[in-house]
Amino acid sequence: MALRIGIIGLPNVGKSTVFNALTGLDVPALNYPFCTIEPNQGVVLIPDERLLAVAQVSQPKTLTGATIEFVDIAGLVKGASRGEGLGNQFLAHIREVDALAHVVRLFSNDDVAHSTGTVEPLRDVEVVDLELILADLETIGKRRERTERMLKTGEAKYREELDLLAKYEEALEQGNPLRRTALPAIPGLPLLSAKPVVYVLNTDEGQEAPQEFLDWAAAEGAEVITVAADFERDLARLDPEEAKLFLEDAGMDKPALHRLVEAGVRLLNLITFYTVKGEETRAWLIPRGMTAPQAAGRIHSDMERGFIRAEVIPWDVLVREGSVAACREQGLQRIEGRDYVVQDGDVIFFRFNV
Ligand SMILES: Nc1nc2c(ncn2[C@@H]2O[C@H](COP(=O)(O)OP(=O)(O)OP(=O)(O)O)[C@@H](O)[C@H]2O)c(=O)[nH]1
Ligand SMILES: [Mg+2]
Repeated sequence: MALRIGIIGLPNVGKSTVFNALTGLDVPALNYPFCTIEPNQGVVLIPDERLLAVAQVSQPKTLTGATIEFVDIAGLVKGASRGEGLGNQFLAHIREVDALAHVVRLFSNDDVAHSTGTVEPLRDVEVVDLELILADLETIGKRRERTERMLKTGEAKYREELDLLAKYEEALEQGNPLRRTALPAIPGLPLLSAKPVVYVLNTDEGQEAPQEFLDWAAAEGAEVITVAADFERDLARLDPEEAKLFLEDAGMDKPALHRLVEAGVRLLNLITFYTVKGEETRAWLIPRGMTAPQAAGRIHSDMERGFIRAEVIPWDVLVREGSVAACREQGLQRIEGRDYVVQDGDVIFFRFNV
């Protein structure tokens, strides 16, 4: 079960440039609309300072980070829900991702055509949202027909579903994406405007996010990240030494896109645990709320089936004490059973039978 974040936005706003910088892959990022047709998928290594600190203690031969998947989706235009541009194909790609990184143009390069003429971030976001809303209304209409037929079975749940669908419609018709409402989801009904979003403002170097935009995003509890995508892409092509100098020059401590990856992890409600096993130290991403045996199952199904116990040290305790042995001697390693809910930053030694 790979979790995926779709990069969406109007044409030519820098989606592929962001994607390239994220993945270090080279996909065509050319200066014309619709140069991205098939969604490009890439695996992105999650920058993780805690993993590096744990590795200082464990000194592994192999250090393995966790990854998250990003998908570079074609640009959306007004009318996409009616089949304009790449229309429905575009919407189908959005249906398949778990969360959205919505890229919005703020950079001013006159050589790059702007699909709506001028740089105006809030209007641009609304154009995209409207297409998501229209697509959802269509999905809901079809679902309602089905639910109405099922109503004849007399089961109460169909009446409840119809009521909920009516509430969805009411919100959408007022122009509100479902993520701005507190309405519960219907399992198996993929509604685009309900997907969690992080906004990526693609700026000129050093340019800040307009307050108006920040306020607007805050109203839906969404994070806003500013990146100069061109700069980040050039940065991603450098070797680490050069990149360091390049960053210092720009007065930055790390690539801005690290914050996008971190925001993605939060958006998907994921946590990280670590394993130190033989020559390998490794980070694992899991949904928040998983128990120890479930987490073990992410490593190997045998480990879930044969789970005996988990021996747990919080990463910062391990780093502070300097060794697993020191933690054990002082009783800082906890023994946890099958009901233990894994916490973000746990270093776990699984004991299991096969
Ligand atoms: N000045 C400047 N130009 C940028 C920036 N980001 C992207 N561009 C340029 O804008 C053009 C379009 O960028 P892409 O990344 O291809 O845009 P896209 O959103 O993927 O476009 P489509 O896939 O066609 O919808 C390219 O020429 C980029 O070099 C930026 O931060 N600053
Ligand atoms: Mg593109």
